Amino acid sequence: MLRQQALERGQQMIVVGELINASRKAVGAAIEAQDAGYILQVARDQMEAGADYIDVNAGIFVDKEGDYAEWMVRLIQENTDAVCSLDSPDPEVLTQALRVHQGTAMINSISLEKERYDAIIPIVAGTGLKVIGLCMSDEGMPVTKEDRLKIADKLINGLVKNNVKLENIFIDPLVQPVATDQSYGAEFLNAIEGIMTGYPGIHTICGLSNISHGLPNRKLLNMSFAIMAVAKGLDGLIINPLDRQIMAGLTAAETLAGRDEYCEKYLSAFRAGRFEL
Ligand code: THG
Repeated sequence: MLRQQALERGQQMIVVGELINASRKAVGAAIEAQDAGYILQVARDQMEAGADYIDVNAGIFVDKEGDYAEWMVRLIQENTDAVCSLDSPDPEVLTQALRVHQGTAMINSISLEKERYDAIIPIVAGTGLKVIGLCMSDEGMPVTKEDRLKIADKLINGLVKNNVKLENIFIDPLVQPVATDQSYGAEFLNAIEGIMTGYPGIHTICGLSNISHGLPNRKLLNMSFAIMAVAKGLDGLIINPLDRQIMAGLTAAETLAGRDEYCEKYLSAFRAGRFEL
């Protein structure tokens, strides 16, 4: 049985485990060496830690990206009950990985960049696939909340028009480094709020590492930012689920944000020893 953990637990926060990313040195080396044992262990560890999707990114391998992504999806699904987040901007890579993927994959991601949009819409149209809509356009990176909402609105309307259900759409407003401009954190957070209140039933998701780029003690900034985003309604994260501190912080944040009836998730995490850091 494939596991779609968040749904089974009635849990809101959807965790995409980010560790199988070829830009990480050990993972890139293991992919190149076709070290199935290593890749499988990283997948298993993330599932054990509570990941709902295992992100699969072979992006550094230009010519072999599709073959490596296919190999990892097969490997992971033949040996675990995981479903994958297929992390590539390349429609051919996504198609190749999807051909072997069992169950409901997450497409990571479509954007409003015309070439990418036009190629990825037919992949997701009329399917039950989950799809991340990245707030990027041919005009470049969004800066303000308004930039993000404009792109998000076009992505959402385009996807819905192509028979993708709102509940299968995850908007990623695109995290930018707060060290570059002090407004970047707040603009992102307000975009989360605008999207979650403007399109009831939709999801929002993001990676964290860009927020702290160029600053020391990045884990502190990443975790603080994630918790603030949960307060604004964020319900998906692409993170390292083996990081017990951030996982504990997220559970606390959901409880405090009113997303944990009778504090059930908080209490069961405590009882399971997940707050012993
Ligand atoms: N949004 C969406 N998809 C994404 C991202 C996003 N996919 C890729 C990325 N961002 C999220 N995935 C990772 C995977 C690994 C690491 C960070 C993000 C990582 N980084 C180390 C660090 O930041 O210190 C450095 C690498 C290393 O450990 O070697 O591990 O935002 N939709």
